[in-house]
Amino acid sequence: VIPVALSIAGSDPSGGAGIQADLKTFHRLEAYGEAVVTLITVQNTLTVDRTVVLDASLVREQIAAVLADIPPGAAKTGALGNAQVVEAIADIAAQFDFPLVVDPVLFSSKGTAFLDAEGRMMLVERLLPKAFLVMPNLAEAADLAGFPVGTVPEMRLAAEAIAKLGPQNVLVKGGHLPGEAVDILFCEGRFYEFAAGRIRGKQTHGTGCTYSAAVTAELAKKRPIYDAVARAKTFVTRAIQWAPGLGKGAGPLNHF
Ligand code: PXL
Repeated sequence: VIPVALSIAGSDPSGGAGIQADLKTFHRLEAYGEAVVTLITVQNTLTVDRTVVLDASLVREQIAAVLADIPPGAAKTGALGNAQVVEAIADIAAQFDFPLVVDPVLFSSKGTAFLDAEGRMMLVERLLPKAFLVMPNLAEAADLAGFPVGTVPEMRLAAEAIAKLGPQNVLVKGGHLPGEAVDILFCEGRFYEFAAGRIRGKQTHGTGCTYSAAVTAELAKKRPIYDAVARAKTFVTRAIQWAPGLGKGAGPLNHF
Protein backbone atom coordinates (compact mmCIF):
# COMPACT_ATOMS: atom_id res chain seq x y z
CA VAL A 1 0.00 0.00 0.00
CA ILE A 2 1.12 3.54 -0.73
CA PRO A 3 2.31 5.55 2.30
CA VAL A 4 0.17 8.62 3.06
CA ALA A 5 1.58 11.87 4.47
CA LEU A 6 -0.39 14.88 5.69
CA SER A 7 0.76 18.50 5.92
CA ILE A 8 -1.07 21.03 8.10
CA ALA A 9 0.53 24.31 7.03
CA GLY A 10 0.33 27.64 5.25
CA SER A 11 0.15 28.36 1.53
CA ASP A 12 3.03 29.94 -0.39
CA PRO A 13 1.66 30.82 -3.84
CA SER A 14 5.19 31.03 -5.27
CA GLY A 15 5.47 27.29 -4.64
CA GLY A 16 8.75 27.13 -2.77
CA ALA A 17 7.65 26.85 0.85
CA GLY A 18 4.60 25.89 2.91
CA ILE A 19 2.11 23.25 1.76
CA GLN A 20 3.28 23.57 -1.83
CA ALA A 21 6.82 22.52 -0.87
CA ASP A 22 5.41 19.80 1.38
CA LEU A 23 3.27 18.24 -1.36
CA LYS A 24 6.14 18.30 -3.86
CA THR A 25 8.39 16.64 -1.29
CA PHE A 26 5.81 13.97 -0.40
CA HIS A 27 5.32 13.24 -4.10
CA ARG A 28 9.01 13.00 -4.89
CA LEU A 29 9.54 10.65 -1.93
CA GLU A 30 6.66 8.47 -3.18
CA ALA A 31 4.14 9.22 -0.47
CA TYR A 32 0.55 10.20 -1.31
CA GLY A 33 0.24 13.80 -0.11
CA GLU A 34 -2.63 15.45 1.75
CA ALA A 35 -2.73 19.13 2.73
CA VAL A 36 -4.81 21.03 5.28
CA VAL A 37 -4.41 24.78 4.83
CA THR A 38 -4.00 26.91 7.98
CA LEU A 39 -3.19 30.30 6.50
CA ILE A 40 -2.73 32.00 3.17
CA THR A 41 0.25 34.20 2.45
CA VAL A 42 0.72 36.70 -0.35
CA GLN A 43 4.38 36.20 -1.18
CA ASN A 44 7.07 35.53 -3.72
CA THR A 45 10.81 34.99 -3.40
CA LEU A 46 11.27 38.68 -2.52
CA THR A 47 8.60 39.55 0.05
CA VAL A 48 5.78 38.31 2.25
CA ASP A 49 3.13 41.04 1.80
CA ARG A 50 0.16 39.66 3.68
CA THR A 51 -0.87 36.71 5.86
CA VAL A 52 -4.48 35.70 6.51
CA VAL A 53 -5.06 32.96 9.09
CA LEU A 54 -8.08 30.74 8.44
CA ASP A 55 -10.80 30.22 11.00
CA ALA A 56 -9.79 27.50 13.48
CA SER A 57 -13.04 25.59 12.86
CA LEU A 58 -12.14 25.37 9.18
CA VAL A 59 -8.77 23.85 10.07
CA ARG A 60 -10.37 21.40 12.51
CA GLU A 61 -13.01 20.32 9.97
CA GLN A 62 -10.41 19.81 7.24
CA ILE A 63 -8.39 17.53 9.51
CA ALA A 64 -11.51 15.62 10.58
CA ALA A 65 -12.50 15.10 6.93
CA VAL A 66 -9.08 13.70 6.10
CA LEU A 67 -8.92 11.43 9.16
CA ALA A 68 -12.40 10.04 8.47
CA ASP A 69 -11.47 8.90 4.98
CA ILE A 70 -7.75 8.62 4.17
CA PRO A 71 -5.90 8.65 7.49
CA PRO A 72 -2.19 9.38 7.02
CA GLY A 73 0.76 7.31 8.22
CA ALA A 74 2.45 10.50 9.46
CA ALA A 75 1.65 14.22 9.63
CA LYS A 76 3.51 17.49 9.99
CA THR A 77 2.58 20.98 11.03
CA GLY A 78 4.15 24.15 9.61
CA ALA A 79 3.01 27.77 9.91
CA LEU A 80 -0.09 27.85 12.14
CA GLY A 81 -0.83 31.57 12.56
CA ASN A 82 -2.55 31.88 15.93
CA ALA A 83 -3.46 30.20 19.22
CA GLN A 84 -6.95 29.14 18.09
CA VAL A 85 -5.52 27.15 15.18
CA VAL A 86 -2.81 25.59 17.37
CA GLU A 87 -5.45 24.61 19.93
CA ALA A 88 -7.73 23.09 17.28
CA ILE A 89 -4.85 20.93 16.02
CA ALA A 90 -3.76 19.97 19.55
CA ASP A 91 -7.35 18.90 20.37
CA ILE A 92 -7.67 16.64 17.34
CA ALA A 93 -4.08 15.38 17.66
CA ALA A 94 -5.23 13.41 20.70
CA GLN A 95 -6.83 11.05 18.15
CA PHE A 96 -3.69 10.68 15.98
CA ASP A 97 -2.40 7.12 15.97
CA PHE A 98 0.51 8.11 13.70
CA PRO A 99 3.62 10.24 14.33
CA LEU A 100 3.23 14.02 14.31
CA VAL A 101 6.21 16.17 13.23
CA VAL A 102 6.04 19.74 14.49
CA ASP A 103 8.06 22.31 12.55
CA PRO A 104 7.74 25.18 15.07
CA VAL A 105 7.54 27.93 12.45
CA LEU A 106 7.67 31.21 14.35
CA PHE A 107 8.89 33.43 11.52
CA SER A 108 9.32 33.19 7.76
CA SER A 109 12.93 33.35 6.60
CA LYS A 110 12.22 37.03 5.84
CA GLY A 111 11.18 37.70 9.44
CA THR A 112 7.39 37.78 9.02
CA ALA A 113 5.69 36.43 12.16
CA PHE A 114 3.79 33.20 11.40
CA LEU A 115 2.71 32.65 15.02
CA ASP A 116 1.77 35.31 17.57
CA ALA A 117 2.88 35.24 21.24
CA GLU A 118 -0.31 33.55 22.43
CA GLY A 119 0.04 30.96 19.69
CA ARG A 120 3.61 30.27 20.71
CA MET A 121 2.44 29.59 24.29
CA MET A 122 -0.29 27.27 23.02
CA LEU A 123 2.27 25.45 20.88
CA VAL A 124 4.50 24.85 23.89
CA GLU A 125 1.71 23.90 26.29
CA ARG A 126 -0.60 21.87 24.06
CA LEU A 127 1.05 20.79 20.81
CA LEU A 128 4.66 19.95 21.71
CA PRO A 129 3.60 17.30 24.26
CA LYS A 130 1.78 15.49 21.41
CA ALA A 131 4.70 15.67 18.98
CA PHE A 132 6.71 12.63 17.96
CA LEU A 133 9.38 15.02 16.69
CA VAL A 134 9.89 18.78 16.92
CA MET A 135 12.50 20.27 14.59
CA PRO A 136 13.44 23.89 15.41
CA ASN A 137 16.13 25.91 13.66
CA LEU A 138 18.66 27.82 15.81
CA ALA A 139 16.42 30.84 16.42
CA GLU A 140 13.39 28.68 17.23
CA ALA A 141 15.49 26.44 19.48
CA ALA A 142 16.72 29.51 21.39
CA ASP A 143 13.16 30.75 21.72
CA LEU A 144 11.87 27.39 22.98
CA ALA A 145 14.86 26.63 25.24
CA GLY A 146 15.08 30.17 26.64
CA PHE A 147 18.81 30.69 26.04
CA PRO A 148 21.02 31.59 23.06
CA VAL A 149 21.79 28.73 20.65
CA GLY A 150 24.66 29.36 18.25
CA THR A 151 27.10 26.45 18.64
CA VAL A 152 26.89 22.65 18.55
CA PRO A 153 27.28 22.31 22.35
CA GLU A 154 24.47 24.85 22.81
CA MET A 155 22.35 22.89 20.31
CA ARG A 156 22.77 19.77 22.46
CA LEU A 157 21.74 21.66 25.60
CA ALA A 158 18.76 23.15 23.77
CA ALA A 159 17.65 19.75 22.43
CA GLU A 160 17.66 18.36 25.97
CA ALA A 161 15.82 21.39 27.35
CA ILE A 162 13.17 21.25 24.60
CA ALA A 163 12.66 17.50 25.18
CA LYS A 164 11.53 18.43 28.71
CA LEU A 165 8.58 20.28 27.11
CA GLY A 166 7.16 16.90 26.09
CA PRO A 167 8.00 15.92 22.49
CA GLN A 168 9.37 12.39 22.10
CA ASN A 169 12.30 13.49 19.95
CA VAL A 170 14.01 16.80 19.16
CA LEU A 171 16.02 17.73 16.05
CA VAL A 172 17.85 21.08 16.34
CA LYS A 173 18.80 22.20 12.83
CA GLY A 174 22.14 23.89 12.27
CA GLY A 175 21.47 25.30 8.81
CA HIS A 176 22.24 28.77 10.15
CA LEU A 177 25.54 27.81 11.84
CA PRO A 178 28.76 29.24 10.45
CA GLY A 179 30.54 26.41 8.61
CA GLU A 180 29.06 22.91 8.30
CA ALA A 181 25.29 22.43 8.59
CA VAL A 182 25.23 20.09 11.60
CA ASP A 183 21.86 18.94 12.97
CA ILE A 184 21.52 17.39 16.43
CA LEU A 185 18.91 14.70 17.10
CA PHE A 186 18.05 13.98 20.74
CA CYS A 187 16.31 10.61 20.90
CA GLU A 188 15.77 8.38 23.94
CA GLY A 189 18.46 10.15 25.95
CA ARG A 190 21.10 10.01 23.21
CA PHE A 191 22.50 12.54 20.76
CA TYR A 192 23.01 11.85 17.07
CA GLU A 193 24.74 14.21 14.62
CA PHE A 194 23.89 14.71 10.97
CA ALA A 195 26.39 16.86 9.08
CA ALA A 196 26.43 18.24 5.55
CA GLY A 197 28.85 20.64 3.91
CA ARG A 198 27.66 24.22 3.49
CA ILE A 199 26.36 25.06 0.05
CA ARG A 200 27.00 28.61 -1.09
CA GLY A 201 24.09 30.63 -2.43
CA LYS A 202 20.78 32.14 -1.52
CA GLN A 203 18.42 29.57 -3.05
CA THR A 204 17.13 28.38 0.31
CA HIS A 205 13.46 29.44 0.33
CA GLY A 206 11.43 26.61 1.86
CA THR A 207 14.36 24.60 3.23
CA GLY A 208 12.72 24.05 6.65
CA CYS A 209 9.40 23.08 5.10
CA THR A 210 11.04 20.67 2.67
CA TYR A 211 13.17 19.07 5.40
CA SER A 212 10.24 18.44 7.78
CA ALA A 213 8.07 17.19 4.90
CA ALA A 214 10.82 14.74 3.91
CA VAL A 215 11.07 13.42 7.48
CA THR A 216 7.26 13.04 7.52
CA ALA A 217 7.24 11.12 4.22
CA GLU A 218 9.91 8.73 5.54
CA LEU A 219 8.03 8.25 8.82
CA ALA A 220 4.89 7.48 6.80
CA LYS A 221 6.92 4.66 5.24
CA LYS A 222 7.45 3.37 8.80
CA ARG A 223 11.16 4.08 8.82
CA PRO A 224 12.71 4.51 12.26
CA ILE A 225 13.51 8.07 13.24
CA TYR A 226 17.27 7.92 12.67
CA ASP A 227 16.80 6.61 9.12
CA ALA A 228 14.02 9.08 8.40
CA VAL A 229 16.16 12.06 9.46
CA ALA A 230 19.26 10.79 7.61
CA ARG A 231 17.33 10.33 4.35
CA ALA A 232 15.53 13.65 4.73
CA LYS A 233 18.82 15.46 5.37
CA THR A 234 20.32 13.98 2.20
CA PHE A 235 17.20 14.94 0.24
CA VAL A 236 17.15 18.56 1.42
CA THR A 237 20.91 18.98 0.90
CA ARG A 238 20.63 17.79 -2.70
CA ALA A 239 17.54 19.94 -3.24
CA ILE A 240 19.57 23.02 -2.23
CA GLN A 241 22.55 21.90 -4.33
CA TRP A 242 20.42 21.57 -7.46
CA ALA A 243 18.24 24.66 -6.85
CA PRO A 244 16.72 25.70 -10.18
CA GLY A 245 17.62 29.38 -9.85
CA LEU A 246 14.07 30.70 -10.06
CA GLY A 247 12.88 34.07 -8.77
CA LYS A 248 14.48 37.42 -8.10
CA GLY A 249 15.06 36.83 -4.37
CA ALA A 250 15.83 33.79 -2.21
CA GLY A 251 14.90 31.11 -4.73
CA PRO A 252 13.20 27.76 -4.17
CA LEU A 253 14.86 24.35 -3.91
CA ASN A 254 14.80 21.57 -6.47
CA HIS A 255 12.15 19.12 -5.29
CA PHE A 256 12.97 16.68 -8.10
O1 PXL B 1 9.75 28.37 6.24
C1 PXL B 1 8.67 28.77 6.93
C2 PXL B 1 7.44 28.94 6.11
C3 PXL B 1 6.33 28.21 6.44
N1 PXL B 1 5.14 28.34 5.80
C4 PXL B 1 5.01 29.19 4.78
C5 PXL B 1 6.09 29.94 4.38
C6 PXL B 1 7.36 29.81 5.04
C7 PXL B 1 8.50 30.61 4.61
O2 PXL B 1 8.48 31.40 3.72
O3 PXL B 1 5.96 30.77 3.36
C8 PXL B 1 3.70 29.33 4.11
